[in-house]
Amino acid sequence: MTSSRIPRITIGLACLALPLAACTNSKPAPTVTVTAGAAGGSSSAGAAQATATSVTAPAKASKNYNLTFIQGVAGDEFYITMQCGIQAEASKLGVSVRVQGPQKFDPTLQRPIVDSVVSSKPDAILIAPTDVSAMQAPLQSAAQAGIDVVLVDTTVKDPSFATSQIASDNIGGGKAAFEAIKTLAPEGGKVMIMSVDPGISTTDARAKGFEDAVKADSKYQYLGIQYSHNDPATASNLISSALQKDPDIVGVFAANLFSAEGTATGVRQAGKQNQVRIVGFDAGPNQVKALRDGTVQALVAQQPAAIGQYGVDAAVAKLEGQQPPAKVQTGFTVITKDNVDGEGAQAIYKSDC
Ligand code: T6T
Repeated sequence: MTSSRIPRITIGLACLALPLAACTNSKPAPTVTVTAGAAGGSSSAGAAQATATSVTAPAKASKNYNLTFIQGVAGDEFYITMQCGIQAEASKLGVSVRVQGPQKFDPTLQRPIVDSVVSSKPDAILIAPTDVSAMQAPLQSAAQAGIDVVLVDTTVKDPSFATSQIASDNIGGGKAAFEAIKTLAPEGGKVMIMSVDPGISTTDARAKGFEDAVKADSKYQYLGIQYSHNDPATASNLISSALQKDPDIVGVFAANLFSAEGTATGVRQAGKQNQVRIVGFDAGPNQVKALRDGTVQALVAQQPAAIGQYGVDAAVAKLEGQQPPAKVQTGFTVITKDNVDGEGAQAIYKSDC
């Protein structure tokens, strides 16, 4: 059965290719469904060909397998929404799932969790590794111990041991974020990125997509990237200092939920919300609040529930002797003030299932 019951309402590149007025004026924003593979075409044609957009899993597992989902960090609405997709699919297929996550997005905290989960010998681990290098060896050992490892969201340097890697089109998302800033600040000017930490596959890819696009446009001056360590207060302080140094910044791409929350706070505290256009990745409830109050202009929402659903499908397919796709790419939805109560509403992340 092809798992396609989570609706894909990706607006993304197609919406942003239009003047943003098409996304933000009083008319309803056009909702364009872009298959995730098509979005991947923005990175490389070869990768897009090799990348699936869904996973075929058995209607029911032949036995009650034990799966463990290890989040990037506990309490993050992105991983909570992914957990909801995982639990729904696990219950549909008749398998069990346990969930654990570190208190911070930090490989020194995630690694001991992986080690202890491996010693409990689950059939499969679904994990968002917190660092491309530091999580390589523990996950490779898990696979060598006979555990089916599925990488959901983030990946590692050499993922060849993994059953599948399931993630958003992060490069395409970064590029789309720059397109949004271009539309919001068409006169050009200084722009920067607020990210998490170097070494995280997703946010590094988003930054690359944004950077490549901004460097190709001479109207914009790229001020570089700042790292908030996934802490909103740090992001807020960093943007305040950046605005003191460069009071004429016109746009910030905040590459994940917590960077975006903190960037919005810092810009609001500096009283610059009418000058600085913020485009944030993700769509947690606080981010949506900032969108509604006008501090943030656009959110690039991922499809965490679909990532989780496909993660379960891939794990179970492998355990049932099938060969799931090595790479699966999900799309994204751009939420603006104008579609947040319409098509964009279903892309907002959940705080609980
Ligand atoms: O943006 C998501 C996730 O994709 C990324 O890998 C880490 O940050 C989030 O969890 C949001 O906080």
